[in-house]
Amino acid sequence: MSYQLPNLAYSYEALEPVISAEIMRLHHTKHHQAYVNNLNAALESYKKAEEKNDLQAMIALEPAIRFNGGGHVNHSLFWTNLAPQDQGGGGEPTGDLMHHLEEQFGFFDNFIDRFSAAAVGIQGSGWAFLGFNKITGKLVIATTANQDPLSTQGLIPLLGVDVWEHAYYLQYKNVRAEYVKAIWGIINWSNVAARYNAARATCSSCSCK
Ligand code: MN3
Repeated sequence: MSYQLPNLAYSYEALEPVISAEIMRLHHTKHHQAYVNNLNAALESYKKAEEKNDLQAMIALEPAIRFNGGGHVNHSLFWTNLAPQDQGGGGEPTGDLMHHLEEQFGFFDNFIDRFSAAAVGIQGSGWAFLGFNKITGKLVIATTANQDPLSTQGLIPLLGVDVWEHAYYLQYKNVRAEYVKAIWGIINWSNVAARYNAARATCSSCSCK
C-alpha cells in the first residue's frame, strides 16, 4: 500500500490572486509529489530492513520517513485548509471555533496577528499551525521546522500554513509577511472548524466540550 498525491478540490488558478496558478501547479505536482514518492521509497526500504531484522538500517531511514512523511501530512492538510474566495475562502470562522478563538486570544484579529507573527518569524523553512491540545482542551499557535508535522508536539493540527519559500517566492519574492497577510483571504474556515469539532471529540478534558 503506497501513499498517493491527493487531488485538489479546486483548480490551480482558483486561489488567485492570493496564490498564483504557477505556484500552485509546482507546489502540488512537483513538491508534494516528491514528498509522496520519497516517502513511498523510504517505507519500501524500511519494510525490507524490517524483514531482515536490520535495526540499524531501520533507524537510518527514520529521517527520510519523518521529512517526506511530514511533507505529505502537512501539504494534505494545507490544501484542504484553503478555498477559493467564491467557494467560501476567507472571512471569519463561526460557531464554537470562533467562540473559543475569541475566548483564548481576545478579539479574532488578535489571533490573526499572533499567528501571522509566528509564521513570519520562523527561521528558515517550516510551518505555522493552529493546533488543538486534547489534554488541556485549548487551541494553540505553534510552529515546526522543516516538514515536521504538528503531531511531533503532541498537538492535533487544525490549520497549517506553509512558509517554505517554494510556497510564495515566485509571487511575493522575499516578503513572506505579504504572503502571510494575503493568505487569510483564502482560508477555508469551515474545514478548520470541522477539524476542530472532530478533535474536541477526542478531548480528555470536559471543559472544552
Ligand atoms: Mn510546501
